[in-house]
Amino acid sequence: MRTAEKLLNDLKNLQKEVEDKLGITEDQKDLENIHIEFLGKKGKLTSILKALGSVSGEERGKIGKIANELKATLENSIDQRRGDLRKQYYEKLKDTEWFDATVLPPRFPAGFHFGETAGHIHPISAMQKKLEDIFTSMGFSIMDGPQIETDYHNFGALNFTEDHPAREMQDTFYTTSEHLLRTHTSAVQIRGMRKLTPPMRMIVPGRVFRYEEIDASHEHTFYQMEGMLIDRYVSVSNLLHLMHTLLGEIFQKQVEVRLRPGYFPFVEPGFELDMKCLICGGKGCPVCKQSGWSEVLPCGLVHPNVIKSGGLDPEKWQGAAFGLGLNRLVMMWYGIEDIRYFQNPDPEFLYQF
Ligand code: FA5
Repeated sequence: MRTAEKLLNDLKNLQKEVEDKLGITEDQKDLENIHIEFLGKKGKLTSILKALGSVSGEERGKIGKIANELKATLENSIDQRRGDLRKQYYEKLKDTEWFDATVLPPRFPAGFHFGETAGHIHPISAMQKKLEDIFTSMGFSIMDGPQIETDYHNFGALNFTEDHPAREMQDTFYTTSEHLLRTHTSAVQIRGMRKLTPPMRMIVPGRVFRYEEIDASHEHTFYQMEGMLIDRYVSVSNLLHLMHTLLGEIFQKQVEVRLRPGYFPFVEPGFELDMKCLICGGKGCPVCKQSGWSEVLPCGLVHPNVIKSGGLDPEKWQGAAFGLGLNRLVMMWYGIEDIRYFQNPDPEFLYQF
C-alpha cells in the first residue's frame, strides 16, 4: 500500500479504536489513559503525524488537515464522555453522600488549638514554612509576584529568545498574547532586583503552571521556591555551599546529591542538582523514572543579561539563583509515591501528616 493510503487507513483505524474504547470505558482514570495513549504528546496520533514527512507535499497537506480534524473530533468525544462519566459519578453520590448545610459547626472547648485534630496544614505549606524559616535565618527576604504574568517577566527579561521552545503552547498557558500563567517562580527575579537594593537575598515561594502531561512526578499546577542572591562577587562554590547547607538543614542529615550541567537561558553556568531518590533508595521507581535520582534543585549563576534587565550593572553585580521544586521535595521527605495526591481532595490523604 502507498504511504499516503496507509496513513489514511491508520487514521481510520485509530478513530475506530478510540470510539470502541470510549464506548466501553466506565472509569474516569481509564478515560484519561485513553487520552494519553491516542492524543498525548507521545500518543498514537502523534506517531502517525511523524510519518507524514515521507509523503508528497500536496498529500501531506490533505492528510495533515484530516488528522487535525480527527484530533478535534476525538478531543470532543473524550470531553463528552468525561462529562457523562462525571455526571454519572455525582448522580451515584447523591444516593450515598449528602450533608445538612444547615447544621451549626461544633463549639470547641476553651484551650483547644486548631491543628491538633480539626484541621491540617497541607504538607506543601508545611515545607514552605520550614524553608522560609531556614532562609530568613540566613538573611533572605520573602518576595511574592503575580500568578498571571507578562511574557516579559516570565521569558523575555530572562534571556529567552523569541523562538525558545519553552514559549510554545505545549508548555505554557497563555491568557492573552502578552500574558500567561507563570511557568516558574523565576518570573519574580526582575521584580526582586528592581525592588530590593543590592546586595540582596530573596526567596519566592509560589504556585506555577505548565501545560504538562500528568504522571507520577509531573503536575500542571505545582509549587516552586525561587532563591536569588546578588552581591559584588558570587561564585559557583558560594552557590554549591548554599545548596548543600540547605538540603542538610531540610533533611537534618547528609543527603546524597549529584551535580549535572543544566541549561537555563537565565543562568550561566547552569546546573541540575539531583537528590538520591528517597522513595526507592536509588533502586528506581516511577517517581524518579527508574533513574534512582530526583531532580529537585536546578541552579546557576545569574546571566549578565538578566542582571541588566533587573536594572543593575553586570560589571558591578553578580548573582546566583536556584528553583526548588516543592512538590518533589515533599515527596522525598514523606515518601509520597505519586504527585497527584497533592491535588486530591480526599481528607484521608491529609490526615496522614
Ligand atoms: C525551572 O523552573 C527554573 N526556573 C529553575 C531555575 C531557577 C534554574 C533559577 C536556574 C536558576 P525546571 O523546569 O527544571 O526549572 O523546574 C524546577 C523544578 O520544579 C524541577 O527540578 C522540579 O522539581 C519541579 N518541576 C518542574 N516541572 C514540574 C512538574 N510538571 N510537576 C512538578 N514539579 C515540577
